[in-house]
Amino acid sequence: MKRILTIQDISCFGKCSLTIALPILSAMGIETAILPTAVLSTHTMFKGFTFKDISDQLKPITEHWAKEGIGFDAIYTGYLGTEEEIDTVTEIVERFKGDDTLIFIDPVMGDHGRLYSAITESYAKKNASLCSIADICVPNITEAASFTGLPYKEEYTEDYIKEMLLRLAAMGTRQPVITGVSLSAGKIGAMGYDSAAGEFFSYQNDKVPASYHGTGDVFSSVLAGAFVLGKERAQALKIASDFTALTIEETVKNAQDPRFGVAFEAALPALGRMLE
Ligand code: PXL
Repeated sequence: MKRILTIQDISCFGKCSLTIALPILSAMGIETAILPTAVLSTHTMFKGFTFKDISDQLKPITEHWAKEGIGFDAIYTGYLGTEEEIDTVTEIVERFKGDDTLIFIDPVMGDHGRLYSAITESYAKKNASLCSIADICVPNITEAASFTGLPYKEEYTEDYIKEMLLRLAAMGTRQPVITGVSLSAGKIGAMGYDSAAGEFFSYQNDKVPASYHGTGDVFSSVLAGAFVLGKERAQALKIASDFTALTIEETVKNAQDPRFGVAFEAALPALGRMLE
C-alpha cells in the first residue's frame, strides 16, 4: 500500500484541509499519515474562529518518525499558517524526500484575485520557494499570479495560462498545474506543464454553477492521491476534476451555507469506480 504524509491544519468544522485530505486519501486506498499544524474551531471564512498553533510539534513528531525509520511515497502540503511553518515544512520535505518521494505542494494563499487576510508579501515569497522544490504544485490563478508577477485576470486566453506555467516551471517546479482554469465558456478544469517533456496538458469539465468552500482541497487531495497511485497525468487530472464536480453536484442537492463545505462523503463511492 502506498503511504502519503499530508501536512495541513485541522479546522474542526467547515470541511477543509485535513478533514478532507484524510478521508479522501484513505478512500483511495492510500495509507495516510497526518501532521497537523494548527487546530481551528472552523476555517478562516467564519468570523471569530479560534486558532491554536501546534507547529512546535512538527519537529519532535518528525524526529520520532525518523528514528523509527518511517518513510513516505509522497508528501502533500496544504494551508500553512505562518512563514515559520513554511520554513519547518521545507526542512521536513528535504529530510524525508527519497529518490522516489513525490512532493506535492498546494500553496493555499487566496482565491478570486485576493490573497487571504493574513497573507503578506514575504509569506507569498516563502511559499513560492516551497513550490520551487515541488514535483507538482497546484496554485489557482490568484496564487499563480502572485508567484509569477503576472496580473490576475478573470478573462484570459490559453496563452496567459501557458505563460504562467512556464514561469512556474522556471522557478523550479517540475510539473506545475494551475487549477480553476476555464478555457471556454461553461467549462472549468486545470492545465499543467511537464517541464522535463516540454509538454502542456489540460482537462476541462462542465462548470457546475455553484461555489462552496473546500473544493480546492478536494481537487488537490484526489490529484495527489491519483499521482501517488501511479495514474498517468491526463488521467489524474480527469479523475480529480470529475470528482470535484461531482461533490459540488451532491452539495447542490441539499444546499447549506457555502462555508459548510462540499458533500464529498456522498461522492466517495464514485471515486472508487473512477480509479478502476
Ligand atoms: O481550504 C483551504 C483552507 C484551509 N485551512 C484553513 C483555511 C482555508 C481557506 O480558507 O482557512 C484554516
